[in-house]
Amino acid sequence: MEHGQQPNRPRLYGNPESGHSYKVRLMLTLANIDHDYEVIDIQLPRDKRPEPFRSYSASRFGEVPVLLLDGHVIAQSNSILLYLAERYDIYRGDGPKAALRMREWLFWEANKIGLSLPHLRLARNYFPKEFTEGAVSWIQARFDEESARLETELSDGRRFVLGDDLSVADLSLCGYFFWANQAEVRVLPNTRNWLARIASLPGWASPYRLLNPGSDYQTFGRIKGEYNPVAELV
Ligand SMILES: N[C@@H](CCC(=O)N[C@@H](CS)C(=O)NCC(=O)O)C(=O)O
Repeated sequence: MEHGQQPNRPRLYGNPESGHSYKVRLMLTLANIDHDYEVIDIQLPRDKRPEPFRSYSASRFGEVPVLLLDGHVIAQSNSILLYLAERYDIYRGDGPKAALRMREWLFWEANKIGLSLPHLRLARNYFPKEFTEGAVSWIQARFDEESARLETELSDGRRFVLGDDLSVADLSLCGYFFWANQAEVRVLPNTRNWLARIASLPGWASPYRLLNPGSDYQTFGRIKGEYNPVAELV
């Protein structure tokens, strides 16, 4: 554990362009959990990133986010969300059935929306030369199917994915949608309304506001703005 770091105080390593980091910082912020946050420049090669992050991340997957808490080095955003939900007994749904559903959504997100949406954003907003046309249309087709699934799920008018209460399933699924404009995807109506409910929660802030502690950060992406579901409500 880093010198001077209290083991029971969360310390998050993230990056302003990382929706996976956003999921975690959004949870800590909405739940009013005091924590430290440090930006890691992920444009630097992994072996040039600052210590102690480099050693912590090298011992796991090399990526952000990484959370230090209770003497653990925890990687993988959804695994971090689950740990925090259990540790603080928050956003974990009501009862065993909800807990089961919540886990299903977290695994689904990691393989589906959490893959397609960030890659469409990378391809269209950051590194267009690195993706062939065929790759982009394949990812877009996956996203279309996945976002339709989420849209159908939310079509019964529930407030959040598990019902009336916010859970880590919402925090995980919503992360990259607040950059839907940068991925140049259409947000379907039930999904937009669900995102607007999340964006109206006390303490909510957009990804760049939460992940960028200084005000001087400028994204290097082509599209600078973020998706605002509240502005789109009819
Ligand atoms: N499955 C991981 C994905 C994390 C991820 O893709 N991190 C990216 C930023 S969003 C990263 O660290 N990229 C730099 C690198 O891999 O070195 C999670 O859910 O945390």
